[in-house]
Amino acid sequence: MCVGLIGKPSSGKSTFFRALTSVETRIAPYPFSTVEVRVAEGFATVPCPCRRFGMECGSCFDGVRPVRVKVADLPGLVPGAHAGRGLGNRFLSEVSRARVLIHVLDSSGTTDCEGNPGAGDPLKDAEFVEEELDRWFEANLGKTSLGLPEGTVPEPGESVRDFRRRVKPVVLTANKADLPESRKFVKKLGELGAVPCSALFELVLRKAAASGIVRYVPGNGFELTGRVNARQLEVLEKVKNFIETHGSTGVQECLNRAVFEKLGYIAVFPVENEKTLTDSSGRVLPDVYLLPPGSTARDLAFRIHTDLGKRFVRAISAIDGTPFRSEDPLRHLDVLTIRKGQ
Ligand SMILES: Nc1nc2c(ncn2[C@@H]2O[C@H](COP(=O)(O)OP(=O)(O)O)[C@@H](O)[C@H]2O)c(=O)[nH]1
Ligand SMILES: [Mg+2]
Repeated sequence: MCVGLIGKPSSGKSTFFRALTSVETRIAPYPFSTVEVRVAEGFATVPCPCRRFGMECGSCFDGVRPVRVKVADLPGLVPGAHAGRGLGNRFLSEVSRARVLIHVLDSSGTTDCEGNPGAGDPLKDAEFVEEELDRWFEANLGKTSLGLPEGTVPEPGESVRDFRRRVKPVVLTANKADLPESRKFVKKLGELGAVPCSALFELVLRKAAASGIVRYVPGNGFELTGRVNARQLEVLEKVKNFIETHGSTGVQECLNRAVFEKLGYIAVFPVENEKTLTDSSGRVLPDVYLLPPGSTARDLAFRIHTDLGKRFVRAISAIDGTPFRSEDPLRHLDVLTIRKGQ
C-alpha cells in the first residue's frame, strides 16, 4: 500500500515527502523539479498499547508508535494533464499505484496554477486537480490503467467524482499555512476539509530533532534540548506559534488520516505471551502490523508466517480476552496472541 503526494508544481510535495521520510529529494521553487517518482518509507502513528498496560515497550515515543507506510512523491500536475499537458499521462499512471492521495495545496496564493511565482487561487487549484483526476477516471473506467482491483466500477447512479473519491480517496492539505498570505485562504480551504499544514516547519523540526537541538515527537509539540543560535531560535519561535495556533504542523495528521480514516486500515500488535505482552525473546509489544479494513485473525496469522496461518486455531485479545475465530474481523489497536494447532 502506498500513499501518493499530488498537487501542482511547487506546492510543497517534495518538502512534505522529505519531512515524512527524511530522504534527500530535490527541493526547488520551479515547476517539474520532480522528474523521477520517489518512493520511500514513512511512518503513520498510533497510540501505543504499552501505555494502557502501564509498560515500557521501547519502540514508541511518549506513547506514539510509528507504523511503516510507503510514501510516493509524484510529479507536479498541471491543468490539462489528462489531455497530455505537462507530464500528462505519465503522471496519471504513477497515481494509479497509490491507494490513497494527499493533495498538497499551496494555500498562500503566491504561485499560479503551474507553480510559477505570481497570483494564484488555492480554491481553483483544489478544483482543477479534482477535475484532472475525474477526467482521467472517466476515460479509463473499467480499465487496468487506474490500478484498481479488477471489477471495481461505479455503482448504479454513482457519479465519476463520487466513485473516484470512494476508490482513490484524497486528503486535502492547506500547505504553506505558515505564510501570512495563506490566512485568507486557509479558512475557506478548511470548509472543504483541508488540514492546515506547514511541510517546511515539519522538516525544520525533524532536522532539528536529528541534530539534537529539540526533542520532537511528530504530531506533537517540541521542546528545546540543545544550544541554538539567534537565527535558529527565531525560526523555532515561529514553528512554536504555528503549533500553538493549529495544534501541530499538520503533516503527520495528513498521513494518519490517509491511512486510518480514508483507507480504514487497522494496526494490530501480535504477541506470543498475553501476560507479559512479549515475543519469545522477551521484547514487549515487538511488532505492529498494518492491515486493510476487514482483515481477519487468520489474515494476521498468514501475514506473520505462512505456517502460523495454516495452523491457526484462534486469536485472543490481550486487552479484554475477546476470542477471534479465523473469519472474525480484527479491531484497530488490538493486542493479540495466536493459538495454533499441530
Ligand atoms: N513557507 C513555506 N514554504 C514551503 C512549504 N513547503 C514547501 N515550501 C517551499 O515551496 C517551494 C517548492 O517546494 P517543493 O517541495 O519543491 O514543491 P513541489 O514542486 O511540490 O515538490 C520551495 O521553495 C519550498 O521551500 C511550507 O510549508 N511553507
Ligand atoms: Mg517536487
